[in-house]
Amino acid sequence: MANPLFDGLFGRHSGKSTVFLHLPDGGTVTHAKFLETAARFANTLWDMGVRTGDRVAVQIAKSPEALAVYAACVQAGVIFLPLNTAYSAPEVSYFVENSGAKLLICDEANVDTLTPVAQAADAAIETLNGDGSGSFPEAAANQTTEFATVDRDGDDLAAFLYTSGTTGRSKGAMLTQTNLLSNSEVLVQEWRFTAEDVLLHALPIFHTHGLFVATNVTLLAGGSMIFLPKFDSDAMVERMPQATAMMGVPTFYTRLLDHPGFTRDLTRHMRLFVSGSAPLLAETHVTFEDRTGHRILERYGMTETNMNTSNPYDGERRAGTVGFPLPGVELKVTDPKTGDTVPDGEIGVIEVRGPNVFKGYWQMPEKTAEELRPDGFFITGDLGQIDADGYVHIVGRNKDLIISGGYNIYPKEIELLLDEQPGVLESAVIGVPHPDFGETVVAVLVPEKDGSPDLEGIKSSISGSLARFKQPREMVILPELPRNTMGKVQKNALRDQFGGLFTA
Ligand code: MCA
Ligand code: AMP
Repeated sequence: MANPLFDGLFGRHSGKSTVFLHLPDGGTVTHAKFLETAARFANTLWDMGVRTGDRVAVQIAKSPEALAVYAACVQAGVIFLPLNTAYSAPEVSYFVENSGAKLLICDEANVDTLTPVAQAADAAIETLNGDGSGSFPEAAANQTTEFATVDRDGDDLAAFLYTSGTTGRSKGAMLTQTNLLSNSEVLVQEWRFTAEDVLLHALPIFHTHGLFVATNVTLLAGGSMIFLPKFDSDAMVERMPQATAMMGVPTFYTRLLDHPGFTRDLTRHMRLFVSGSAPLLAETHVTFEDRTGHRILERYGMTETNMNTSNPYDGERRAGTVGFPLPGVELKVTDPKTGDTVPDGEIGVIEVRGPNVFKGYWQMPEKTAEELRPDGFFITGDLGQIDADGYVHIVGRNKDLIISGGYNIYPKEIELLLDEQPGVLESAVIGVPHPDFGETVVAVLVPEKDGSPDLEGIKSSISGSLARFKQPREMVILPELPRNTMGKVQKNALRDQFGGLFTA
């Protein structure tokens, strides 16, 4: 027995004095040092009574120590549950309770708010701050730097990532060791990552892109990362000369193109730019190539599946497409009503199958059955088509979803809150084009008879329950919502009406 994910990503770097992380202050962390911290943390988890198969939820700033908590969990066979740092206390409360987490690790600044949350869920609470201080590392200080890696099978769970749903309730996607490891192995090959690579890493590490793609791929290749706490175009331009590759959401690329220091010279030595998590406009692709001479490599993935397709490293990287299915990933386009495969070139729902596809939603067998077919195909809800050359195009979504700056926002979750507000009869939340975030949130409110909703009051009321990035950037009032003959709200009509709010 062994622990394939730990051995693949971390274990083989044990004792190596090679640099793993380059920090903003010019400091570095070696693979060996990182693994010592991880082992200390694994011992600490064990001392705190956390055992293999338990869940540890973390809502912490990006730091080497935060990454070491991930490594510690993998080493101890504990299920890692990272949470967006923007989530409000009620949002965190749902995840901790739903997952049955044994421990919540948060920033000291939030400990007063989150202590009752942890208590209510019968979870312990510890702190870890962005500078590496906090009660958790303090407890780890006297631990040994050895931890006997817990045996795991490829099918054992490694992580939960919550993804919202069209019903408004978030679902915990259960990811196995094999899901994560197989996908990183394929990506290292496809994108030619080696120990010489230095990845400019500015993504958050609580989502698939920053953690299971960027970090896992670098670890598996034995490379290093310039580990920035968040995206900042000045810092990106400053650190790019030391990097060989970068991964980002489309907003990273549009913001870089707006930076006067982002020039052909600055990027001449770069080997690879990867984009994903949201559609990259063909216009951005072309402007980027004109400016730098590099073609961005666009790929397509999901929380439930990690990466599914990628444009080729060597062949033509085609703007407006997400490339070909990755080796080992089967992809088909089906009729949403019948589930039958549609002829090539026709639009349908993208379905995928492979070792990358998750195990199901935590304690939600009905939701799992709705999206994961008995034959193993996962229904992504993305609308796509395959062109004559085999490139996959994503042309829309068969799910009510907004992607803002790479974050997914499910309108239903916001509508449920808005509908409860005084003076509101009903609401519809839509995504409209936004020059920086790609899409942004607009709420359409219908007043109750003789009611007049207090928009400022509503904004402040929802701000306590919803992460900032989900809060509507604009609220508009209409006497009624457009509906079809079946009574279904016509969101397309609303998008037509309000689509120019941020771009006109
Ligand atoms: C921050 N704000 C946002 C967003 N981020 N609002 C909407 N959408 C966002 N994504 C809010 C802030 O709270 C702030 O509110 C205001 O917008 C402006 O903040 P700003 O400083 O401009 O934002 P930022 O801190 O620079 O962040 C923007 C960002 C960041 C760099 C684009 O959101 C980011 O790193 N996104 C990456 C997300 C990601 O990793 N997605 C991958 C998911 P106020 O002004 O009121 O204070 S994984 C995935 O999707 C799949 C698997 C895949 O294929 O990869
Ligand atoms: P999430 O569930 O947060 O992981 O988001 C996954 C969704 O992001 C997918 O279902 C797609 O709708 C979208 N997505 C990811 N990569 C791309 C891409 N390259 N182009 C268009 N949409 C993408």
